[in-house]
Amino acid sequence: MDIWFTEKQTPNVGITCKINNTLIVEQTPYQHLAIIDTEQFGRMLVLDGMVQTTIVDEFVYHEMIALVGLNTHPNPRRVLIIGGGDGGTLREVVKHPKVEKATMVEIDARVVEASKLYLPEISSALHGNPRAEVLIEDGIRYVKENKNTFDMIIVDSTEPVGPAVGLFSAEFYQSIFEALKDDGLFVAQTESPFFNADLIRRVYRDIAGIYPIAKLFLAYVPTYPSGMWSFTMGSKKYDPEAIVEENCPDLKSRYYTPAVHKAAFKLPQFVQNLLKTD
Ligand code: AG3
Repeated sequence: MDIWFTEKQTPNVGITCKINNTLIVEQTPYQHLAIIDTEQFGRMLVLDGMVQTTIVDEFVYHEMIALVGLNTHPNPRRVLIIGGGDGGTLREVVKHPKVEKATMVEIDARVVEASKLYLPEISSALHGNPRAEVLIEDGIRYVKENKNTFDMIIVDSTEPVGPAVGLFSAEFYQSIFEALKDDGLFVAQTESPFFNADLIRRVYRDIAGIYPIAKLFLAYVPTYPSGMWSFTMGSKKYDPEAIVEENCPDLKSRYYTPAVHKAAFKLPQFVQNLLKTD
């Protein structure tokens, strides 16, 4: 008998995958957690019924959330990741030769433990990398307590429901501003332009109200709602579109290239319209 998993991405549309095996299913203190082995996408991390990452397409999201910002900053020595318990973003961050220390602050220890056990390709940097520090803590509190510390901050959150609601607030973007050094920048995952237009509009307006440079960029993640995914950068000084391609280190990436970096900021008209502030 075939067994299928469905994420209802909206009340009217879903993604359905055939499952070979279920590796873990549990309720953590923060959310419902599952890791399942799908036929098409390999192992898949699901939180509160929503696909977070899969072996087959994780590289797109993790490279783009990390490498665009890292190559925009000329000297990204201290990097903070909020969330990202599967370790994929941390793995990309510690690839960058200029990063001296990367701190990941994840609220749910069970996501880290389950990813270490069942998602070894994604979680490699969680197994004691000398440049990586992993803390199980509330990211909102951590950001408030560490002012003027980081060159780059990455918000690798779940959807704006449950434990992640506060990670999409103007107040949080202001705390991030204060946790960054004078020339720091941050990148947050900001959902699908097709299904989350209102959220993107509000988040962009909030970030543009705080940071001198606010820019949205896109990548294509087959297992996420609509496939088209957005990230928003707030930067105090460096313009992500001004990178010099020749100066970017070769990061052995599979999606990211300096040309893709630049192209990711070229937005379809309907996405540009979401960012108009009038
Ligand atoms: N965080 C963003 C996933 C959002 C997906 N949404 C959904 N399936 N409805 C991914 C974390 C990966 N480190």
